[in-house]
Amino acid sequence: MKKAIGYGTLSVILATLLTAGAAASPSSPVAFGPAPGATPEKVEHGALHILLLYLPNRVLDILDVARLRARVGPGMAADVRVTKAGDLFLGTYASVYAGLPGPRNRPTVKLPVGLESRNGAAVSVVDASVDGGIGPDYGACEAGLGVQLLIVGVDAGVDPLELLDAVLGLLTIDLRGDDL
Ligand SMILES: [Ca+2]
Repeated sequence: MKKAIGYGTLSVILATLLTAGAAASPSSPVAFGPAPGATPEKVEHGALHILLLYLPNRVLDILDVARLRARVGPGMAADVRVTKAGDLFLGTYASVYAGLPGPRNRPTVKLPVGLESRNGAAVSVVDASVDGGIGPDYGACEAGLGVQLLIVGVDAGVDPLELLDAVLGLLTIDLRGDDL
């Protein structure tokens, strides 16, 4: 679904993400709620819900840690990032991907196949790229590399915040607010 977000709003969102990233510490878990765009209300789950979904949530949390998408589709693009603040992107591509999809950033399930598109340029928090609602959807603290070369591409990354979420998830602490 395409979201109409102006540059002003985008700047506020990115600034919020940066603030959350800078405040990364176990003592401030409230800084890491669901990503902007996620359902805002906090859902309190009962014990039965937590028990029944404990295993699926732990698996999903682990899968969130890494991204490894193979892409097929026309384009030329390159991206390198170390958190949102350290993002450099230039190019255009529209593709079908398969592989590890990367952080979910919200309580949902990301399929191992899907559509991915990104066009334009981004330098740190100044993101002038558009993705038509099917962008790579990086995690706020994700680090990685992506490239699209004519008809094939690859995108790999790892998010240390998701690793922390996966570990704390064993204690049913949902740092990222992405548990089902
Ligand atoms: Ca989680």
